[in-house]
Amino acid sequence: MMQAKGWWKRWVAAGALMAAPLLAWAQSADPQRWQLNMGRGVTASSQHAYDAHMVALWVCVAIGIVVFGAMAVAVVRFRKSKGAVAAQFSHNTTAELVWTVVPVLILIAMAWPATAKLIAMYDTRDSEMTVKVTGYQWMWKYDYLGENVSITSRLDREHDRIRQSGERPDPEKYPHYLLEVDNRLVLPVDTKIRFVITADDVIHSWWVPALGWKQDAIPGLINEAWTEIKTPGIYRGQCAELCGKDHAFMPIVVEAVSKEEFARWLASRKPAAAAPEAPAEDAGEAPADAAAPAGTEQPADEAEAPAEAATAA
Ligand SMILES: [Cu+2]
Repeated sequence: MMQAKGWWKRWVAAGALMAAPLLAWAQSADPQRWQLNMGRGVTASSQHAYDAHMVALWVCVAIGIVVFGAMAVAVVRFRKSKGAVAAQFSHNTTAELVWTVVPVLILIAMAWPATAKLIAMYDTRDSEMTVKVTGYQWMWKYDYLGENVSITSRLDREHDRIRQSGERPDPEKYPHYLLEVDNRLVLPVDTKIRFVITADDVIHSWWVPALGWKQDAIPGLINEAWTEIKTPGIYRGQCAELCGKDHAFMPIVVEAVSKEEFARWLASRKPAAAAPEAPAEDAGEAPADAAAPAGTEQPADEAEAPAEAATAA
């Protein structure tokens, strides 16, 4: 009796595990506590990754049911106590063909759409703007290429102070503890944005899960990626390559805003526009600025050359 009860519990647990991905379907872009499945994200790439993942998951579930079901039948129906006698054959050409061809077909069926999605992820053509991402120990720099706008983005100073003081942060006051920066990367929605990604010192990796990819930032090398964010919002990520002692403290915060809002923000950040009109005039115009204190622009560079010339290498 006890035995039977134990089995029952195990089956319930197995069932709950299999249903878990279903429960996780309704979720937001950023990872949640106890989230059991990957998120759908907010871009076509992230949706593609999610779809490919779910296809693979359900294929695995089906194969698991068939294999373990067959094993269960074999164990129960052909057990020794029932007088089963093992068959003596050692080869069966038909069976061998079937268990070779069927997995190959399954793999092809999965690889075909996955390859198409992978190719799409690396197709940076027809992008409307380019952001150069540079990893440093331990912060990020973003250059809006051709716009003469650069920002550095590092761990929020207050978060940095708390982590070094040994205090326990109040989760109510700091819901995104260690995941907040001084200057967010502001991006427009519904715009194909190309990223060129590199690093200045060691290898970092730029990763915002909601965008659906991560890309290594390697000194002396330019990696490419692109995104087209569908939903305005704030999306957080982190450096995903162990890059030194403060690897855990170089978060990424993307603030996706409407195209109009982005245009206003970009204009407010241009050194050429900011310099002559001096103080006060534009105050309060750009909403993103409230959260992101100014003062990190590069020294006003009167040259017409795009910002990349100054920051390359
Ligand atoms: Cu890093």
